[in-house]
Amino acid sequence: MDVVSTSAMLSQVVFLLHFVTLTLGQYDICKSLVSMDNGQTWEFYACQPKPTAMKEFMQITVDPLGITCGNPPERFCTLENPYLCSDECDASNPDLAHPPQLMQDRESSGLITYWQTVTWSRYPEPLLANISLAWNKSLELTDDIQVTFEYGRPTIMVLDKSLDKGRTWQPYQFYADDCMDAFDMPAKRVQDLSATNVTRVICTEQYSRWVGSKNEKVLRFEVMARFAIFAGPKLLNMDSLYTRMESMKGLRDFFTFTNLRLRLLKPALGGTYVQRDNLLKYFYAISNIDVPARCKCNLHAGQCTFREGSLQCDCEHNTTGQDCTRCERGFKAKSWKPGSYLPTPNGSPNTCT
Ligand SMILES: *[C@@H]1O[C@H](CO)[C@@H](O)[C@H](O)[C@H]1NC(C)=O
Ligand SMILES: *[C@@H]1O[C@H](CO)[C@@H](O)[C@H](O)[C@H]1NC(C)=O
Ligand SMILES: *[C@@H]1O[C@H](CO)[C@@H](O)[C@H](O)[C@H]1NC(C)=O
Ligand SMILES: *[C@@H]1O[C@H](CO)[C@@H](O)[C@H](O)[C@H]1NC(C)=O
Ligand SMILES: [Ca+2]
Repeated sequence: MDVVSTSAMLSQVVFLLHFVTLTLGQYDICKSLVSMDNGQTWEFYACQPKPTAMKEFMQITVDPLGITCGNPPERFCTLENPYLCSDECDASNPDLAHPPQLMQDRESSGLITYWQTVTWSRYPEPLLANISLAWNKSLELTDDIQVTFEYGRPTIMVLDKSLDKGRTWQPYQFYADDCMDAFDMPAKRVQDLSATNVTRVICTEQYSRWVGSKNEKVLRFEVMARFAIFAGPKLLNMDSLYTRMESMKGLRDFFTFTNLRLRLLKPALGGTYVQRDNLLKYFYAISNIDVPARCKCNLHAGQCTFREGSLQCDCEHNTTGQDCTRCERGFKAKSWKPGSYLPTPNGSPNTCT
């Protein structure tokens, strides 16, 4: 290679990398064809699938049996006007039914649709409900989880996660109007966290205080605010986040899950006390659960597709498996490594050999 063509080649590579990072975003492609003096050759990069609205792929289960309203048909009231009890839930009437799948529908007609539970008619026995969300695939959160409650957010709730398809669970975040009283934990906000304790499981009072059911419907698990601890308030320094993802033990796992579970422990009260003479205004209703995430492919896939009933990584770099955790046949099993975000901006593919 003479000097002129070497620099031509280099500038082409530089152009290409520039193009890759600016136009497609970081780690979006696994390989590209690069022109050399003696023809073209592949270059390989660390890559990961794009963030996706994972609510489209989640399997929802609610517990216990009979928690969904409408069987038998039931009347319910609203917290704002407890003497207005003209609404009815009837599982046998499609217009009045509130089944679990209404937590993940697209509401393309513009109409808000929601899952709703039975009312708290058995007070003082607690009104408990679990919502389990399964994907049968390792995913990594890319933005806040948002749960929309239509008749007030719960007074007490726990968000759990599983990393092993539901075999074991761990708390992810606690929510209560009084964290000390409910969980014997001090109330914290994500804003109280720093780089050293960002993976701490906290109890927050931010989403449980009564503010009127119309004003604030959304309960969050804050992902962006945690990313911002490393990447800055506008997430302009993503390299810093990706560098920490490599160096800080447990940081990537903190955002990883295969299942989520909402344990609803006490409904919205619309005030401090439970009014025993009007229990038909206490229940849970959820219209939407957003889970923005990407498939975890160990930086070996730029795509993830729904096949045979599950999401699967389209593995590159001569890796295979649902999460690209093995070398393909014919390659040394021992040579498997996850790809690396480092060095930024294109990372290392750590291809099987
Ligand atoms: C919710 O799940 C937890 C953990 O498995 C379990 O202990 C609890 O009994 C469940 N609650 C309901 C209402 O099914
Ligand atoms: C979960 O995914 C694995 C790996 O793709 C697959 O073998 C299994 O059948 C799936 N299980 C269910 C319940 O979909
Ligand atoms: C996290 O660390 C910061 C200081 O680094 C401290 O002020 C804060 O209280 C800690 N948060 C928790 C939840 O422990
Ligand atoms: C994977 O192996 C094939 C040969 O089977 C080779 O042509 C290809 O370049 C390899 N891919 C990577 C990313 O190393
Ligand atoms: Ca809905």
